[in-house]
Amino acid sequence: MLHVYGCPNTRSQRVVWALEEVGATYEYHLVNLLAGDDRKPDYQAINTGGKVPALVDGDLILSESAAICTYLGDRFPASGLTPPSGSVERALYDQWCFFILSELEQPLWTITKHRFALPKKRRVPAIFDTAHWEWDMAARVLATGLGERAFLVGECFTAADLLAAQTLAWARAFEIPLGHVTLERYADRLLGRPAWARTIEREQGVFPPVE
Ligand SMILES: N[C@@H](CCC(=O)N[C@@H](CS)C(=O)NCC(=O)O)C(=O)O
Repeated sequence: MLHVYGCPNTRSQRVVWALEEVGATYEYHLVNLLAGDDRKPDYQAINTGGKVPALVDGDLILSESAAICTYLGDRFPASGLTPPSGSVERALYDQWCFFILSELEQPLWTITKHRFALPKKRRVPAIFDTAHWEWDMAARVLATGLGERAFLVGECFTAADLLAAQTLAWARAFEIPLGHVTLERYADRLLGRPAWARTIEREQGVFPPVE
């Protein structure tokens, strides 16, 4: 049994989405960031930094959303979520994953941190203008790389698309324009996948209903 540690509306969406795509049986453990669960020793024993997501598979404890999605693709090869190791497609897959995590996501993370995630005294509103500019540049690289194709790598949906689409959903949630019709269409199509709908449902179901 696989165990995912997550919190709704965070990067754990990526891992739940990957689990849903590969058809794995898994247990979802809520790390309620709003309640400070990330600072509790029990969870820090799983992820020292207290961040979500984390995945536990037997003796393996894994953090970093892209590493976890790649692991799941490799562990469930029939899913096609990751191209075979050593192939040209895998090289391009890695390229896009690293780009998404280091370039595309970073301005959004900066905006998130300085809007609310950092302690108030650490927030620097002057950063927003530069972060939006960086987002526009990274979104342009993604749009150009994608072109008119349906997927980032080859002819099939991979975890690189999953990471990209979740990041585009994050931008939309923050009302940050994607800036390219091709990216709007790409996001609409990927976020229309049944596994994404199941992800939202699964994560929203973990909070007790508000009376
Ligand atoms: N690079 C990590 C980032 C993980 C991360 O920053 N997660 C945020 C939520 S999206 C978090 O757990 N924040 C709470 C904390 O820092 O304690 C990944 O992709 O998994």
